[in-house]
Amino acid sequence: MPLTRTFFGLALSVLLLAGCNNGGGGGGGYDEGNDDAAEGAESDGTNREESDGTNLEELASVSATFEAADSGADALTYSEAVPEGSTIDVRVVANVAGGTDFSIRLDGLEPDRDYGAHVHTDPCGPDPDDSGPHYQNREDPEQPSTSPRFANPENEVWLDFTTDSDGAGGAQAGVTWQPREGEANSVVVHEHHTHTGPDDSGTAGDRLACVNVPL
Ligand SMILES: [Cu+2]
Repeated sequence: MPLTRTFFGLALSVLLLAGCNNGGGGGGGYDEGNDDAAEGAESDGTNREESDGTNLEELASVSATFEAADSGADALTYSEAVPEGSTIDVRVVANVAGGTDFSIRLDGLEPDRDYGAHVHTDPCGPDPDDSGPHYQNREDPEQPSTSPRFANPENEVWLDFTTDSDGAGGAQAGVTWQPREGEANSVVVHEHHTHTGPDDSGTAGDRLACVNVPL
């Protein structure tokens, strides 16, 4: 990660703070205009100036096509529900307020279907479990972590989404912290939306696919 974690643009921080407050649980609609403005930007290792004159630090911008689990590709699928050839775009941006905004966009999945998605600790591998547990800001001493005290969308990054009739879908989530460098490495797509019960919080069924997003 060549980027230095320094920040600019106080005005933007106010905007993003507002976004973070709505963020949480995936799909929490902060200003879509920011995403549109950012699309197509290259990750060139420098702080990038947004078209509105403010600055963000881009921690990751990944566009990948899902390939077979044993392919060694950056995006791997373990299930027909995320077909080979379907695609994912992931963008992670740090803001001056010390928070982080995540967005994902997928294409080519099953139409009108719920999927779960989270940031996980380890890189993707041929085994779905290779990506490790969910990244947590405050780490639960008890693993696997299924207590809502730790497994919640403020302490983890949840990016659940529902596809449209064309099999496209996406989500945004904002958290008030930044991931510890090197300790969050993937986004995993799950079988269904994320549970929030007292004993199953953070679970979302099988791991269907995984994309490397080193932070
Ligand atoms: Cu997960």
